[in-house]
Amino acid sequence: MKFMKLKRAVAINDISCIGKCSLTVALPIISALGIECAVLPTAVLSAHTAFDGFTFCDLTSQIKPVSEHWSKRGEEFDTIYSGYLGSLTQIELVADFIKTFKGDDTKVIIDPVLGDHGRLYANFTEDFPKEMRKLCKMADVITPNLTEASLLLSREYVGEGYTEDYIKELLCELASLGSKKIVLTGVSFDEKRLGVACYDCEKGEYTYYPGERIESMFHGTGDVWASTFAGAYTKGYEFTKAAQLATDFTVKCIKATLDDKENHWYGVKFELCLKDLM
Ligand code: PXL
Repeated sequence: MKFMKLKRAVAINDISCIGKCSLTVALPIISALGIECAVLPTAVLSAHTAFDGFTFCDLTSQIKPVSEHWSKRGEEFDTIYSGYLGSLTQIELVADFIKTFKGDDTKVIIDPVLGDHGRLYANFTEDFPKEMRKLCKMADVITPNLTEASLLLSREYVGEGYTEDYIKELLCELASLGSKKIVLTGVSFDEKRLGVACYDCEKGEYTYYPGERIESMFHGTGDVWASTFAGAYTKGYEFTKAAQLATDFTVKCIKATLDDKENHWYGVKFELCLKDLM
């Protein structure tokens, strides 16, 4: 009998129960792209960290037993995609997970979630970016924004007024961290465009994709972008094409939220756009 074998990704990320980021974004988006999405939750938060008074339940102790169960069963993944990690120990555990589950054809996508707008996220310590470099070394693709790039490279953050040569220099330095491909997100050379700069380290190929710039800020758009990229790349899209799809989809989700931006500051209405991915 003929059957359709689904590709399978595992998303390693937290569950922010309210707030539309991390796993509550990764699961629907990756599923909408026709990829089975297993999850390895790293923490449960009542809401993401931009909400006052959020609770945080660390799930570090669960990572190893879950991995061991999967390993015993011989479970396999086409893609390992990691995002927000809550501690230095979790970075170590994710590195072990990759060593255990990375097969010859497994794609490892590391979104080195560290910060935004030039600042490290609230509950990360100064030594966190250095540890994150170890995961970047194991990645096929890393997807930092400009803040994360500067934190990973211990460089001063430059958020605007930079040149394309500066972006290429950042990509070259990021390449030295050891991943095969890099997508630098949130890159802009003019007021109308905000896009992604891609570098294939093996081919030495640089491309820039200028997305549409929308003058509004919502939380979780980095996760919408990375989840769309992870789903599309798993599906077999070439890496710059997956980056373009993710950019256009994120813009669409932001546009779908603009009518209600005061109430919806915490995330984008990606639900209205999922049909476009199917
Ligand atoms: O979107 C990144 C992210 C993921 N998970 C949690 C966060 C954030 C960003 O602030 O707080 C818990």
